[in-house]
Amino acid sequence: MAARTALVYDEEMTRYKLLWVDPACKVEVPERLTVSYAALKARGLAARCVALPVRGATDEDVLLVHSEEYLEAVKQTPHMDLEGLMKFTQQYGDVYFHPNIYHCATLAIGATLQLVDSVMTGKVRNGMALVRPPGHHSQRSAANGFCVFNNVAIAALYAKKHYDVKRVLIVDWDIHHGQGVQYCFEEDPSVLYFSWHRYEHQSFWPNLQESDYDTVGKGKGLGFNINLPWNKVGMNNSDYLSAFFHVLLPVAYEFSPDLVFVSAGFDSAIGDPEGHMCATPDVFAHLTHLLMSLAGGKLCAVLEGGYNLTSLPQSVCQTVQTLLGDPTPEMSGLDRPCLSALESIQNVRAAHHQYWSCFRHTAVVPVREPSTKRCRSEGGEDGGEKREEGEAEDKPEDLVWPEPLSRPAPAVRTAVAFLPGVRSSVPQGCQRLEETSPASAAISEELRDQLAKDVKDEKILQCLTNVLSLLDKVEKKEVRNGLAVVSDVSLAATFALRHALSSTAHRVLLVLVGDAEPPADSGDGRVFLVQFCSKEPEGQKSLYYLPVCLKKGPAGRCGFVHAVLGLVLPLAYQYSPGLVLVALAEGSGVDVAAWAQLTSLLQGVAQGRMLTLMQGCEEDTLRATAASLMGEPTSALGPTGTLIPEDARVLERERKRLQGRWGLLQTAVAAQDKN
Ligand code: X5A
Ligand code: ZN
Repeated sequence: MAARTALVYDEEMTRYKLLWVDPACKVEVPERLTVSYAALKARGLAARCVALPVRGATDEDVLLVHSEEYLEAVKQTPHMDLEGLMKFTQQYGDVYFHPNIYHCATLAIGATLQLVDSVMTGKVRNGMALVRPPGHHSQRSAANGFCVFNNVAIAALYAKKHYDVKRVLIVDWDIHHGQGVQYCFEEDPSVLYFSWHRYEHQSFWPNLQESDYDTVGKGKGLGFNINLPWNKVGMNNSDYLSAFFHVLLPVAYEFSPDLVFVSAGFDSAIGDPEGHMCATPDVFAHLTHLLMSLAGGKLCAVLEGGYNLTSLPQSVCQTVQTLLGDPTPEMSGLDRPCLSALESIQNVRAAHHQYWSCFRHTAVVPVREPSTKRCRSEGGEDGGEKREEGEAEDKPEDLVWPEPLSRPAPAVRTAVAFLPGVRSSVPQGCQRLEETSPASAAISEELRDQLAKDVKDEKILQCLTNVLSLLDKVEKKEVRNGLAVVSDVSLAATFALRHALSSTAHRVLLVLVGDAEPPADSGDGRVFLVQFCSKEPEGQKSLYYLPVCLKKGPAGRCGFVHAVLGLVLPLAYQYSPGLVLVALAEGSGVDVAAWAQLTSLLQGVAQGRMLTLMQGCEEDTLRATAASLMGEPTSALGPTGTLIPEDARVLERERKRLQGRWGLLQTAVAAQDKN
């Protein structure tokens, strides 16, 4: 199947609006959809998607979540006059009705279900539904917060009913708490609901105690509801990415969903008059990318909120462009999350520590009281402090930020080079490196000069030539990434590093999996080395070095995944390399699926520029790696199982050692910052 992304949209959903004066609802305007769709067209993104028509929802679809009484009541609204509509509206909170909203609400469900159908039947890999009205606040018998029917909740139940979907993950990155979704799945362990939301100790709408981090689900559903309240406004890219690295992703991987929904509200973006947050539109490219390695890539994004008519379309474009597989934008300037964010992250991890093994072994600092029962002043922290509401000098609408850069993709995604003389079949769609191109001949000559003394072996020379040719193609943006099979991974990594630092990249992240000898430390911070190895090196360890020594075999696989999510990714993002080198040594014993996850996830940094070096690996490892470089869905890992205590200790020790320099590793408020 060619990689395909669906876009579901119908102009009809712009044909309702607020007919009276209501300050609480005035931001929810038809232009939200028109500007988003226009931006997708203007950037040529809509044309690259499979356009799916919407459909109407059946009563049966609606009744998956809502009561008959409520459905019947909403069905009357098209026949009401203005007065009747206003009266009907008054029973609910922060929502409005219009003669055409029932029709649009059924289309919003139908659009979402069309997306589910085409993802689940394999017609497309992923997609986005641009809908109005949004859904995540609506409840069994109530409209709420601009929402009439709960599009995503209905779609999750629909997917379970009509397809072989056992576990569903719903990621709600809208800035409001989707309490409607929470209520729907509170007792349901088959649907994991994650929501972050502006909360400010319950002073922000919808002002619910049950939006706090200590609401974790009920009965069989204990642990399957994850609330991350933001207690200050002004949260930024670092805060959002930390929440993904240290809360959502570890749980999501442990859960291993068959299908992922994103309640994609963009009121969490900068400039939004509701959210008052500071994350820039390009962060949504990364949030999307980080979710695309789950569920074999089956991801359905469904629009919820988003009220700034500049950041909304930009964020929608970033999301769709990532679903299409374009290189992720550079994220520089990441830092540790602010204290308030860290406290929320620490609290939610602690609240869930008995339900998820990824949190079980982290030191559980006594959970502070849920934030609603506490009133503390949080001013005065150094660096990245957020403003309290009220002290904001600027209205969010007046903020300016740079327009996201275009994200051009090299014509060829992946080039591969095998050992000389080996006729492995080139994975579909990859470019085979021509061993005799003029460029490689020149490189070969150069190498011969440089190496004549140390390297006599023709085979090694050919490998190094391949490596440098691939790097050259990456540098010239002819290809996005490359894969080379080499006979000596240490030597190849050393040469690749040296070459890359002299041309392609100012900083290189090298991830070495296995016990091969790493290249000598450059000592100037231009290389960050991560090594998965079986024995700890002795002596002083640099702040640009992360050794990960885990149990071998199946037991260590969980540790591997959690090391990638909780350590390697945050380090990679904050280090912000210009190139990622990933090297697999012979006999490393790494699990193929886990290794493929590593190469997929790390494509989020360095705009996807990656060179993979592999020594003596099996055919299936090679195939899985090439597929991951090509952007094909990494086969789902399956539930990761339990992180063993020894491995957890190793990971936490390294986190402690490095988190002072690399603040994105922090998962808890440092002792000296507590008050
Ligand atoms: C979908 C959404 C927000 C409602 C805010 C009401 N709803 N104050 O973003
Ligand atoms: Zn919202």
